[in-house]
Amino acid sequence: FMLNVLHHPVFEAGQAHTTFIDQTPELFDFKHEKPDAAKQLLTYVGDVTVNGFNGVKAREQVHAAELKAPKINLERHNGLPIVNAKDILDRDGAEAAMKWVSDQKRVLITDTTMRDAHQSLFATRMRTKDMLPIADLYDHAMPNVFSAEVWGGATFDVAYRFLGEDPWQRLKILREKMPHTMLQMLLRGSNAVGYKNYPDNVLKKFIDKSAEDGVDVFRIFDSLNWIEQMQKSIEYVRQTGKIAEGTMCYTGDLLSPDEHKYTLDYYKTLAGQLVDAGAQIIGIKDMAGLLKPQAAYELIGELKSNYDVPVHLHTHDTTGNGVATYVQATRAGVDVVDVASSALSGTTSQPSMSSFYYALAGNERQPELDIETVEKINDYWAQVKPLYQDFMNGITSPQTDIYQTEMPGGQYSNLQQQAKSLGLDDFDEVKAKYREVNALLGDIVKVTPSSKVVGDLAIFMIQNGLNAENIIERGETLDFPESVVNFFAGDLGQPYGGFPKQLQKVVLKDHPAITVRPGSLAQPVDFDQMTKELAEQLKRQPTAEEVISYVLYPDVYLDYVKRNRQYGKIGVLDTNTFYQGMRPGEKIYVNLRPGRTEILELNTVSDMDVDGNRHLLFSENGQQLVLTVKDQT
Ligand code: 3PY
Ligand code: ZN
Repeated sequence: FMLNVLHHPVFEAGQAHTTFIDQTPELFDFKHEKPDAAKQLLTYVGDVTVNGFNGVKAREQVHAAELKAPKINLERHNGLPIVNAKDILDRDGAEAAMKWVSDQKRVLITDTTMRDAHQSLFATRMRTKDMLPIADLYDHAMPNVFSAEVWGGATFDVAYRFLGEDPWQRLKILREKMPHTMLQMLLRGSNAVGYKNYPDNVLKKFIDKSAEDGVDVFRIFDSLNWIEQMQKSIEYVRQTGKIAEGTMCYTGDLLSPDEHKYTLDYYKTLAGQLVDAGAQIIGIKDMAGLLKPQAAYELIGELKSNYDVPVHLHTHDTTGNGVATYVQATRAGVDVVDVASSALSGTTSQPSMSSFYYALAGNERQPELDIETVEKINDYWAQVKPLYQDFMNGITSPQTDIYQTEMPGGQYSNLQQQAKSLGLDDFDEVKAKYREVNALLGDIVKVTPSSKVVGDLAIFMIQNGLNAENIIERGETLDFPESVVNFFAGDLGQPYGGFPKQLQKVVLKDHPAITVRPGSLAQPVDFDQMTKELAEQLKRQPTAEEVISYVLYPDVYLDYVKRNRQYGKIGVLDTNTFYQGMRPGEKIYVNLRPGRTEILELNTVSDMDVDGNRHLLFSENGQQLVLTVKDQT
């Protein structure tokens, strides 16, 4: 509870202690008070101050200055008749936009800073608040980008789970601030932005709404590269008039004479299937950074000489070879590559935009960038980066062992954490097991969610002393992790080359397996019923987006609603305060209403009382109030 404390002598003397409540009952008469926005916010701040943010260690705040948007000479581009992919898409449609892309002599770029970069560097924790000061400058500073990847992948559920944010709201705000840039999202095929298969009508509603709210390019992939799991998504995106990027995940090593599965021919065939399914651009998703420069040259060359659609390459710089790969891809005619602003590039993230720019100096395909403004935008991201230090994955140098383990950038640090929390401190052992499991599963594509299957099974095998030799015999009596059972049951689709039959039998036991597309068996979701259900929970009519979120992530969504009711507009808090709370003596400024700034100060934190509570004395615009928080540390 909270209440106003107006110059109470106990607090004026700075002695808030445990017997305070008993001695001062008059201060606790708050029946006439309605919760107001500032108090709700302080409830959040108080909770984080006392108990910390979900797994983050408390430390002194980094007193970063207010984030400053760079000064960019907007005149430079405002007056020029620049026509880019977004203008053409809006005016003449997707086909014309793709023709424009194919006609460009120079290589185009996609900026991933607001999606994959922070997903891969600091666990997807970037808040919308930190994107806003720069978003509208993108339009002006980089009018020639192909797109900005700002949505999808893990950003959807992480927004609800950890940031207390509505991802749809983020999309709509960015759309408004970036009207001249194509916005791109990552869609996990029939798994949408989740980790499991959804019925087709859910997929369709999700795609329709995403397109309506601002997504222009849908990068559609399947975690097993199974074309059947991507066809519906491609079809639904085409129906919206937006761009369907049919994507193949890159794995293995097509340069190796030992590579008999994921060969040049394999990718050529898959690309053909994607084009036949209606893909307007082919994406290559090199999620672990395995595509070596020469392999990129051969792969892109093969695709460009066989298909008319543009080719878009995505890699991670985990091995340190990202820019070299892009240079070779550019020489082979790639149309678009994914890069991130330097401050948020490198290692598990994308290669640096400016490094790539300079790497192509003297080449006629060097991207058309105003490098001075690109550097200014980078200065902004350099201010943002330290705010997320608590979530950094600790990888600071190239990891070339990835060429053997084939672990995606986004999984590396997650699995490290998962292993540590289970007492497995030797990550080299986990990586070796991961590789062994991949072979055991028949060498599968490893990306969300199939990568989780490999990671879970690796940990399970270490814990149970299993190896390739004894798993069949000893596995008979073991219950395998849920993700592994679901994989063998066909719930993620069919892996290329099929399942290893013996192991499948051991894992599934009596559990049935399917061989058809899971969506073809799934019952459609009754959206009217779900709307009714959610209306009861919310006590009002939900929006279409809210219903979709509820269908995709029922528990996560309702939990978000609950926290939102309790804490109110936590999106206005600066990121340090959001993740670290406040320390006595600290002061923050927040805008809860347009044109009005609240000054919030934490004066004192009491010792723990007999009930395990701490009393925090705040002041809000000079008015004091006390907040009681249960210490759960
Ligand atoms: C995601 O699915 O979130 C990914 O980024 C996979 O690489
Ligand atoms: Zn990626």
